[in-house]
Amino acid sequence: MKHISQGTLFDKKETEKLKRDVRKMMTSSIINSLVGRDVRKVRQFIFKIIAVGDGTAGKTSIIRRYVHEEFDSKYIKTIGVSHALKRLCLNDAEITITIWDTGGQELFDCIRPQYYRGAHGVLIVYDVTSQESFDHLDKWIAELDFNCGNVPKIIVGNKIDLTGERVIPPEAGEKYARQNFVSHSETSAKTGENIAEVMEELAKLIISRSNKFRAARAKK
Ligand SMILES: Nc1nc2c(ncn2[C@@H]2O[C@H](COP(=O)(O)OP(=O)(O)O)[C@@H](O)[C@H]2O)c(=O)[nH]1
Ligand SMILES: [Mg+2]
Repeated sequence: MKHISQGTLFDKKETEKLKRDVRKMMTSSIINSLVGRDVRKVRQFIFKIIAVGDGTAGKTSIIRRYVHEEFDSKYIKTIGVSHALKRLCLNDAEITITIWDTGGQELFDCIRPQYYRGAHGVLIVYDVTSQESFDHLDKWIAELDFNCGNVPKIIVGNKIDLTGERVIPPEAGEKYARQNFVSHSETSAKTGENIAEVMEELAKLIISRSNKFRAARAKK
């Protein structure tokens, strides 16, 4: 019996072989996208990191602070997706981080799949002065689980410089993160507090995930 596949005629045996090859190819591309790309013998990695969270939580500001060491108190709504590159050296690893930034509203539209696709690590950002942004963490985690599976992630409580306006204490953030088996940190994009540390921690989580994959593959 003949099967029609993408305009080509295959018999059943050929169809099965094609399916097997595509599956193999897809598995390896998924593993590649999860573990980062090892470019040479020297441990070089390219990571795609994305930031999710409610609008105005501080995603763009965290990225700007980390990449350009600057802060702008004006809120400029992020339109579409933008990219930033940052190099990071960790022990014996050279890491190029590509950080993708987008406005929250686009995440629910047609851009969402491209934004999530192939992400190696995620910052889930809330604003410690906004109960609403904290309450929405469930939604963001569910989105991530659906689109990225069990990707390394850190929940980040931002704007800790606004001490008088804080409504989410550090313990609440930590408890929530523990219950969801995710790391938690607090930052201020305004002062720069903890920003580099958070990115480093995320990079370490990604590398440790990549090492586990490599060890598992070596065993096969
Ligand atoms: N005080 C303070 N303001 C911040 C901080 N991070 C962001 N903002 C301000 O919050 C607003 C929204 O920030 P933005 O990065 O655009 O949020 P995004 O929508 O999540 O990308 C802007 O006016 C920022 O200047 C912070 O750590 N401290
Ligand atoms: Mg933004």
